[in-house]
Amino acid sequence: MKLLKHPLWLAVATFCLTAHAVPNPENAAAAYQGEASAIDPALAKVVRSPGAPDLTEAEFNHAKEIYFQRCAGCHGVLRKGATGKPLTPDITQEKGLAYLQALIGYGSPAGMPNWGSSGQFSEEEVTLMAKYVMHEPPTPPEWGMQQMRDSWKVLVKPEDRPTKQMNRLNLDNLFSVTLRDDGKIALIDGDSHRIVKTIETGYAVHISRLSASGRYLLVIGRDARIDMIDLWMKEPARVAEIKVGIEARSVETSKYHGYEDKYAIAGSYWPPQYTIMDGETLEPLRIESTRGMTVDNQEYHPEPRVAAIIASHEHPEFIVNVKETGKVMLVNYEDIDNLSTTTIGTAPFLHDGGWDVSHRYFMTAANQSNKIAVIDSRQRKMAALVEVGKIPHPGRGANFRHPEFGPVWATSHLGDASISLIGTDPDNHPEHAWKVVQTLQGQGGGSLFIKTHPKSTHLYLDTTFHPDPEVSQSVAVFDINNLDNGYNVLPIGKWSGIKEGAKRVVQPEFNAAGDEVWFSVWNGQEETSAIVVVDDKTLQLKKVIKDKRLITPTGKFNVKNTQFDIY
Ligand code: DHE
Repeated sequence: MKLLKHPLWLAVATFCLTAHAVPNPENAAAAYQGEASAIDPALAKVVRSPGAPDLTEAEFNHAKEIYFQRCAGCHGVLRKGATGKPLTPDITQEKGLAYLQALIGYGSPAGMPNWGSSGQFSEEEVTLMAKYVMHEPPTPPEWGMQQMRDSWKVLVKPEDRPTKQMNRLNLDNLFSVTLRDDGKIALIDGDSHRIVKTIETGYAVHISRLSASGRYLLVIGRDARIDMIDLWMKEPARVAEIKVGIEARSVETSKYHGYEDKYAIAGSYWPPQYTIMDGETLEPLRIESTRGMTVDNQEYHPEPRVAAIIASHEHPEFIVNVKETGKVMLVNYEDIDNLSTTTIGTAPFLHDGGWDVSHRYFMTAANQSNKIAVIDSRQRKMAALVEVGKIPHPGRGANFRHPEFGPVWATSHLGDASISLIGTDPDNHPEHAWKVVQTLQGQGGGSLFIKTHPKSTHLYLDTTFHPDPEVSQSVAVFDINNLDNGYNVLPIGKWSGIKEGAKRVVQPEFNAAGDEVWFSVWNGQEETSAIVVVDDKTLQLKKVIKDKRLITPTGKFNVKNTQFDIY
């Protein structure tokens, strides 16, 4: 089944852009985190369970499809619980059919959507799903070395690639832009604001990362397909491809001195594992499972998904966030046949994060615990666990020098309007280190990304999943030198000139010079979207990039800023 073109996927994609507009921050978070799974439901084997109401084959298949599209993102493939509550048969059978019907039909204040009363599920579908979750969860297949090797393609061998840059692009200022629902990325020239080309990638491509040299662009899709693009070719093109699992979100490359471009790593949501690959060909070399015990009550979790991965500059290591177990794994790639890993217990559920300005401390969000874990990548231990606002969601966060407290790293939140500024300089400002030194108030909850640049004195944040369109279609900007003065609102959606659609504004990203900031105006697949470029000095509109190829743009990754972890 080609999910991208599948009617349910289209329905879900539309749902993501419309029905997410719900007043409750819990609902905003649940709706955002509960997006369609990339897993083909047909692959997951049905198990009929004693004690559960029987279903026909056709009913099982229909329920499976709904579950993977609508429910798996929050409750997990194996229903062990994540953003949503666990739904294993021992729990659901005890609750009983009537309780489950009411919960699915009317939702809950804790964030469960009201699938029935909102009209998204028919009455029969509500009952079907209530019966379905009383059975054992159907398990998708594993994805090991054989499947990886079968999917692996070297399209241009390393020896056939150029030895120097063969095009005249200003690579530093090139942007890789996720065209989310089109299964492509766009390479956009940051100087001329023109699309250089679009490149076919995986299904619902998620992020782009650069190799240490800046030559290779690695793109991962929700379907766990990685495409490696050589930016030195006369016309940048894919040189290798692999599928590392069935569902994934993160990819990174080795950046430690002496190991530049040597290895790549990808983490999967399903199966729960990470894979180390050759940095030039993506040949899979080592696969490690992340299944194991949770950090809090030390229970076995069968499905701990791999969230953000970042390459250490202090040791030849990848830093791997394991979501549901709340563990950060420092995977040393010096000798991958005798792999050594340091495992640090933090808090559930680890999601995204980025470096402090020194590139020593990894600041990562434990979103279900409202905490930021600070990982000291030099000493390989947790430096602090900092209490922040509700459901932190920093992206990679924002580093700047606070006029009073010295270097700080900032996160915004999905669950409230706050912005937490954490002191990050234990050497010169020990009294502020790993403390929230100031809390700002932005436009509201539903924020996903916050950004600044060393050359900028502005701090920008989106509110993509805020229920009020005025807020989700605009961004707040603070003057770093006058934080107490509050924020200005930039009406990015309005500036785009687009009339129709949800026009959600998402992810500020700076150009290489740090004098422009780009925002995506994210509309439905059939609607017009755009990228709005703002002059960072004047905060005025500089350019609207519109092109019929710009379908559902979301993440934007400037080559230089991504390569050198500048944010
Ligand atoms: Fe993302 C980063 C997971 C939904 C846009 N997203 C990440 C990372 C993870 C993740 C683990 C960190 C990768 C890293 O640093 O190695 N995202 C998830 C989800 O599980 C979730 C909640 C639901 C899903 O099913 O995918 C999800 N993400 C979204 C969206 O709906 C967004 C807004 C639009 C889209 O393109 O899908 C979105 N995610 C992004 C972007 C980044 C990202 C732009 C990279 C930010 C950066 O600056 O590095």
